[in-house]
Amino acid sequence: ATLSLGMAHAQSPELSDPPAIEGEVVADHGSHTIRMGIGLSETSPQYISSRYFGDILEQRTDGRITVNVFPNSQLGDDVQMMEMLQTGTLDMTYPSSSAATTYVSELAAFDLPFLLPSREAAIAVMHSEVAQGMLDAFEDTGIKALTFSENGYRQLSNSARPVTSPQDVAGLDVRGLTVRTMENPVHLAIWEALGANPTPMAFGELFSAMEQGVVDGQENPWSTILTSNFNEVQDYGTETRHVYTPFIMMMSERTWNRLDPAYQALVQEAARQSAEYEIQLSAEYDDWSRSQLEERGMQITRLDDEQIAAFQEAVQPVYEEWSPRIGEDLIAEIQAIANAVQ
Ligand code: KDG
Repeated sequence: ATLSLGMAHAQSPELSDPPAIEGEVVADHGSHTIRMGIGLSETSPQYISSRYFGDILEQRTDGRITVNVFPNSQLGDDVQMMEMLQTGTLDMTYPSSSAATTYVSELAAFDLPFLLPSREAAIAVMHSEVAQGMLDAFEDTGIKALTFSENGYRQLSNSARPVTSPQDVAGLDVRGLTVRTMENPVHLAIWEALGANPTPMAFGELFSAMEQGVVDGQENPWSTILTSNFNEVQDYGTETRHVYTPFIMMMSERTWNRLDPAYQALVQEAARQSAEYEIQLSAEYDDWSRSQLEERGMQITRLDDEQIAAFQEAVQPVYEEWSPRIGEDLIAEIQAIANAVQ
């Protein structure tokens, strides 16, 4: 159903209804209120699907488990909220995998530019044993990683000029673009290779940084650019698809250990179900968000194969520097899974 909030523009595309919640009510093992913090807004697929996660838990425990989702970095940014999970001061968060490489370094494979050629390939990787191994590797960090879902293909936006080539990023007779990146060394390397001035910054500070001209641009999926209203401070978009990043839904191990095993199993199941829904919503949002941004005045450049190849070539040094550190075998394994989908 289309959610119309009576605004000048539609708030969301035609969205699939959440799948019906099925399964028995789990026996009474006490009551829990779970607080989850996220960076994105109430209109994002991440928020909508997190509410669905809460609905599943609530229905299947007869209201004994409730989930409160706090959007817009109200409780902190990705890095801070993961630390809060470790100390047990927050129950759940849902960061980009890129923010979590300090816990599980293998996750940086996802940050390699142009690694995953299609959504289908990305989804196959997220569902693979390799990906499950990355979630399992959170053991001993104080964080229970529950599931991957889709953040999506990241696109460049900026307030300075249309970008069709790495030269436009670097600037010939003008300075290179100052681009906000996530706090992740591979992303820094990507934007350095493209000739930008990369500036790592928390997502929650990004809108005002762009508004005040502290940074010229940023990179995020179209859905995030739209649902965070970045178009209000960014005139230009380029469909670079330079990297596909997943989200990871995670819980404090302290919270996890307080749950009865029957509740733990339910939480894990609900996480997977809500991730499937999130991936579906994210796909529904993607193209729609791009056209909405255009309708709202953003000038969006689509790149042809040759133009994309120029970006791919410019970021080759990132592979030379990072492949050995991330692991050649791991990268080859991911590429094999991706290629099998093509
Ligand atoms: O809720 C997720 C956000 O906090 C963040 O991960 C979004 O991709 C993101 C970014 O650019 O920080």
